Amino acid sequence: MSSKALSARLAALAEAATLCEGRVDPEVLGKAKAIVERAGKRMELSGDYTIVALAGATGSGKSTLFNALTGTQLAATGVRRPTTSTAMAAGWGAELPHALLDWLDVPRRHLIASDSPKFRDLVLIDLPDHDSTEDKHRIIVDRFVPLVDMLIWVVDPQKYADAALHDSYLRPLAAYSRNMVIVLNQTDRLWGDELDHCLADLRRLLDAEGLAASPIVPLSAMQGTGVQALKDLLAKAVADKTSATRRLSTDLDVATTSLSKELGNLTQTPRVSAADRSALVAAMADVSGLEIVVDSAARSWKRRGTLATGWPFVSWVRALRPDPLRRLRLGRKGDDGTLAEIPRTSIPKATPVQLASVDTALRQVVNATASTLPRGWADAVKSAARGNQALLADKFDMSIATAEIDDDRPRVWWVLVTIVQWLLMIAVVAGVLWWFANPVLVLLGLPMLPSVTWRGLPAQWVLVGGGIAGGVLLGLLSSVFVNIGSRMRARKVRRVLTQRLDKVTQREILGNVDMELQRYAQAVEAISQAT
Ligand SMILES: Nc1nc2c(ncn2[C@@H]2O[C@H](COP(=O)(O)OP(=O)(O)OP(=O)(O)O)[C@@H](O)[C@H]2O)c(=O)[nH]1
Ligand SMILES: [Mg+2]
Repeated sequence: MSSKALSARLAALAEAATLCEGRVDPEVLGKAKAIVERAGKRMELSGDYTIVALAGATGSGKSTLFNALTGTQLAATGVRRPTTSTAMAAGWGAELPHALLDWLDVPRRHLIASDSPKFRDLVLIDLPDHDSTEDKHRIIVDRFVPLVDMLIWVVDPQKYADAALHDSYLRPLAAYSRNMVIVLNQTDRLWGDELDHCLADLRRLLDAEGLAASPIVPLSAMQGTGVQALKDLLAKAVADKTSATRRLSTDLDVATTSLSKELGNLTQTPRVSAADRSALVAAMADVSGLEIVVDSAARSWKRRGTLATGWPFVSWVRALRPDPLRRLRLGRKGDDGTLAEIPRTSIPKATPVQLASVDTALRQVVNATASTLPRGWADAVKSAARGNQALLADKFDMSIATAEIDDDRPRVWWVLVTIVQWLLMIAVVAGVLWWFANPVLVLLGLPMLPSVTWRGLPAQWVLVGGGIAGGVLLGLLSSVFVNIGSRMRARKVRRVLTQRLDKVTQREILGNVDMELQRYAQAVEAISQAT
């Protein structure tokens, strides 16, 4: 795998890890993030070097092998157990890769003078044991195991099947088998066909653990037999320069596999259905008292229409009753014509039944989407849906309070009818005055008004009768149209408020759910790119 492809995979894994934050097992996520960071650093430092570490039980001969490979006596070897307590590195060529060794945090480092290009760019590390009573030795080993490009496990004929090695290291590291070599050391202690038996047994063990790809190199570090085969193997690894990228690539495989398990195996990201969406908006409309507002708006319209067009004597009595919209504290305008400063309606509080229906609708949205998602993601969807629940009532109330549902403009026909009603009323008043004028004039000794008739009827009667009949009839006729207008008004207000509630529902609930689902889809996509 090219380092460019590796970088792309790393970036994808980093993105997936960020997206999975708080939604997956923290341990899995932590490992993925550690791999991203480690691999990024390793690539930044140098892909040319091959870092090889000698690991194994105490007394297996790691330090002796280190000396044999370096042609030095740098590493202390001995019969006292354990011998090595800190890591030591050897590098070949003109200068040591100090930045890399700093990152590895190797305290002791030596440059091996050599003209041969074979081991150039090789960093060989002698590690302490992993199985002595010294806990800090194992801690050092565990720190190096994820960092190095290749691990050489040094075992001896007595302890090659040790559970401490196989259970804690070899089997869990099976994915890295192509970056591991098993050295069977101290072969000089074996006689006859013991070596063959030993090798066959070790091979069988390793194969059973998924380490078929790890070669076994038998040798005697003390006597030097077989060491050349290991040197050749190392020289090839150094020349190929593939150990580092293969190791990082395996790291990525391991991380993406475990992270993708946290994402489940959905073929498609769930979505909130249109039906669930509108059911939720409907429940929200109900709980917010939308129909109460619609009804008040209709009645307010009817009141104003009737005031303008009804028979004035009756309308005036009606005018004493308050406007239903004002009673709900809706559509109030401040002195400057803007909506009242603190929008808060007086719509009655939602009943428990209404609240329960919102809860049901919300649960349906959550269930339909989250039930197929892995636990952590389902929880995230749930809290996205319910996160703003405490504020919802206020938000909906505000949304209704600030809606421009009050239409103050009088209709042209209302004005015309008002004028006619006034004229008719003036006729009635004039008729009445006329009626009472003559007796008053007689009393005062003044001449009576001339009597005027219309089709044989006295004009006073005609004025009063016609005025009343005309006003009442015009009022009744107008009320038919005012009623139609009021129904249209109701429809319009319902539409405006539903749109507003729809927006709030989208912004406060569904938008967040969609965002969470999108995040999930992005995480799935990033993981598939990292794989
Ligand atoms: N017979 C024989 N003895 C060996 C061989 N390799 C190492 N030894 C001996 O085994 C003992 C331990 O060797 P070391 O190289 O110190 O072992 P180590 O794995 O570094 O041990 P720690 O540093 O304690 O982890 C020494 O006495 C070595 O001389 C070998 O190939 N054959
Ligand atoms: Mg040692």
